Amino acid sequence: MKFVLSGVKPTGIPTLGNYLGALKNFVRLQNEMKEFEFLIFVADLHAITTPQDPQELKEHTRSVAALYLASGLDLDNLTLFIQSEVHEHVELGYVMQSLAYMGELERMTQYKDKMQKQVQGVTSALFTYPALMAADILLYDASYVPVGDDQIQHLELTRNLATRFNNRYHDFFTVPEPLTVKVGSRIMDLQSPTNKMDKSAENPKGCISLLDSIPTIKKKIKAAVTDNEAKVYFDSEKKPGISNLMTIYSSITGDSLQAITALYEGKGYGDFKNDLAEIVAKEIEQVQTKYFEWIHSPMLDEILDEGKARASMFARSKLQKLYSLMGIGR
Ligand code: ATP
Ligand code: LTN
Repeated sequence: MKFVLSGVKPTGIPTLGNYLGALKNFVRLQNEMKEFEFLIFVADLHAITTPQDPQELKEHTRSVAALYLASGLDLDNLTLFIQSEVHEHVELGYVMQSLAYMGELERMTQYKDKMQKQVQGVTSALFTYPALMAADILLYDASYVPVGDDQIQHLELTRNLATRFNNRYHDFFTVPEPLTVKVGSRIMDLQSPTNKMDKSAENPKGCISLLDSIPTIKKKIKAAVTDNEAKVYFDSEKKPGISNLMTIYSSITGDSLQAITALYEGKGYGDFKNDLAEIVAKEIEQVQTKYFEWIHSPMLDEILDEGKARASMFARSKLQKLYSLMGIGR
C-alpha cells in the first residue's frame, strides 16, 4: 500500500489559507492519485504545543474532521483519524527525538516565529514538535506529504531523520517527498499581507475562517489592504495585498494570474474585490453546507473509529519492527 499523508492542527477553525494550501489540494490530489491511499489526520497533539482551552480543543478537533469531509474528500480511499487516538505517534515521536540534533531543531523557522509571538513560557514540546511530525509521516512510510509552504522545512528534517535512521540501522523508512500547490501554498493575512494567514492570528479581520458568516467573508475581502495604484497585476514585492487577492482568485477559479490581469484591465480595485468576494463566498458556502451535515451526523464518528482502527494496524506493525531493529524491549 502506498500512502499520501497530511495533517491539520485543531488550534482553531481552519482558514481560507488552510483550505487553499491544504484541504482543497488534498481533494484535487485524491482525484489525480487514485493508486494511493490517503491518510489524513487531525493533529491534536501538535495543537497543545501552544496553550489550548480543553473544551475548544475538543470542538475544534471534531470541526477539523468535519471540514476535511466537507471539502470533498472521497471516502473510498481515505483513512481519516485523530492523531492522539493512535498512540504509536507519540512513541515514534520519542524515537525521533533520539535521532534529531538540538541544532537542527533550533533552526526551524516555525519554532523561532512562534517563540517570538508567545507571551507565556515557550514549551519544550514546541521545540521538539518537528520530531513528532516526522513520526506522523514515517510511521506509515508515506510516499508524499501535501503541505503549505511553511512546512517544507519540517519535511526536509523528516527526510534527514529517515535517512539517518536508514544509514545507522538498516533501510527501514521510506524517505517522503513534499507536494505543494503551485498557486496558494502561502495565503497571506488580508490586513497585513506580508504575514501568513494564520488561524491562531490575533486580528481576525485579516483572516477568513471557514465558518465565518457569508456576509462577514465578503466584508473581509472588500476591506482587504491594497495599495494606491488601482491597477490589478501581480507583484508580490511591491503589491503584496493585490497579489495575495489574485492568488486567492486564481486558486479558486483556476484562472492564471495573466488571465486575471487581462480581465481587470482598465477596471479598479472595487470591481475586482466585489467579484472576488462573490467567488470566495460561493466556494466557502458550499463547504459550510456540507460541514453542517457532517458535524451533526453519527457517520462522522463511525468514519473516525474506522480510521483509528486502520491507522493503528499499520502503526503497530511498523513500531514493533522498529523496536526489534533497535534492540528495544525483550
Ligand atoms: P497555527 O496558526 O496554529 O500555527 P496553521 O494553520 O499554520 O496553524 P495547520 O493547521 O497545521 O497550521 O496547517 C495545516 C496545513 O495548512 C499545512 O499544510 C499548512 O502548510 C497549510 N497552511 C497553513 N496556513 C496556510 C496559508 N496561509 N496558506 C497556505 N497554506 C497554509
Ligand atoms: N506541522 C503541521 C501539521 C502537521 C503535519 C503533520 C502536516 C503535523 N503533522 C504531518 C503534514 C504531515 C503544521 O503546523 N501545519
